[in-house]
Amino acid sequence: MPAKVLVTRRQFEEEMDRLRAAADTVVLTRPAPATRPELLEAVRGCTAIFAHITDQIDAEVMDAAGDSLKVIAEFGVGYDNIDVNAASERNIAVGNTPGVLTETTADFAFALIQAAGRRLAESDRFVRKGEWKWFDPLDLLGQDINGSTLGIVGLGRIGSSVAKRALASGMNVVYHNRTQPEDDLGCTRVGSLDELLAKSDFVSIHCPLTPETNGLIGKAQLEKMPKHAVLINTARGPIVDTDALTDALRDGTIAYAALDVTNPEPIPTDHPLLSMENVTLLPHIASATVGTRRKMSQMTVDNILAVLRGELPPDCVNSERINWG
Ligand code: 8YV
Repeated sequence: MPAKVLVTRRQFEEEMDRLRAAADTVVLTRPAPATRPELLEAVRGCTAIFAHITDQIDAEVMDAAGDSLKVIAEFGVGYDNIDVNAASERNIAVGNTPGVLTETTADFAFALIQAAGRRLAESDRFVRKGEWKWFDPLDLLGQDINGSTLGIVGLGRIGSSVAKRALASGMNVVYHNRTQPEDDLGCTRVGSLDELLAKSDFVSIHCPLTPETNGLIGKAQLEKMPKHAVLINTARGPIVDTDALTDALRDGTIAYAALDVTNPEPIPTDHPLLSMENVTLLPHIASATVGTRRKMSQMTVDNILAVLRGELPPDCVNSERINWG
C-alpha cells in the first residue's frame, strides 16, 4: 500500500507533484485551515504530515494518525505548534525549514523598524483619508533610524541578520541572549532584558516561542522602555502580552508597535489595536516572498521524501530521540 501524506494547506504544485510521485498525497485546499475534527479525521493512516503554523499537532493528532505516522514536517523554522516531546515519545521525526528564510525575514523586520520609526502606514492612511491639506512642518514627525539604538531580543540567525542591516544603517545595536553567540558582529551584549529595554529606542524580537518566552514582554517590561520606544515583533505573538501592549500604546507608555505576529492570530477585526494609529499590523508575512516560500515548500517536501526512503529528515529537530532501528 502506498504511504499517505497529508498536506494541511494549499502549496506549490510542483512540490505537490514530487510528493504525488512518491505517495498517496491529500492536499487540503480550502481557504481556511482544517477544524480540529477535520484534522483528526484527515490524519488517519498518514505516514507524513506537511504541517503549517495553523495546525496544533499534539498527542491527540499523533494518536489519531496511528502507528503509521513517521514524520511531521513543519513549513517554517518555528515549530511551537508541534508537541515535539510527544512526537519523540512516539518515535516520530519533526522536520522544519531553518536558514532558508533568514534573510527574507530580516529584510521584513528591518522594513518594519523603518516603517514604524517613520510612521509609514499611518502617513498612508493620512493621505487616503484626505487629511493631507497643506504642508505642516510639525506633522507626522517620526524618529531617526540612524544614530538610534536597536535592542535585539535573541541574536540567533534572524536576529543577527537584522543586526547587520541595522549596523549598516548607522544604528547602535545591543542584544540580549541566553548564550554568547559565536559572532556578535560588533553589537553590545547587555546583562539583562530589563537593561536592553531601558537602553533601546527600537526593540525587535527574534527568539522562539517556548514556555520561557511566552509572555516575555508584559506590563512590567513595557514600563522599562522609554516613552518614545518602538516595539517590533516578527517572531511569535504570545511572546508579547497583547492586552499589556494595547494599554501601553494607548496610555503612552511606549510610542509605537509594528507587529507581523499577534496573539490571537488573526487579530479580531474589532480588537482595540485596529483602531489605534500608533500600531502597524501585518498578517504574518515576514517570510512571504515567492522565492522563500518556494524554498520552504521544497525543504518540507525533502524532509518528507527522506522519511519515505527510510532516512531521517535532512532538517530534523529531534533526531537524537529517533530510533528506527
Ligand atoms: C511561516 C514562520 O510563514 O518560519 C516560521 O517560523 O513563522 C513563517 O516563516 C509560517 O510558519 C507559515 O506556516
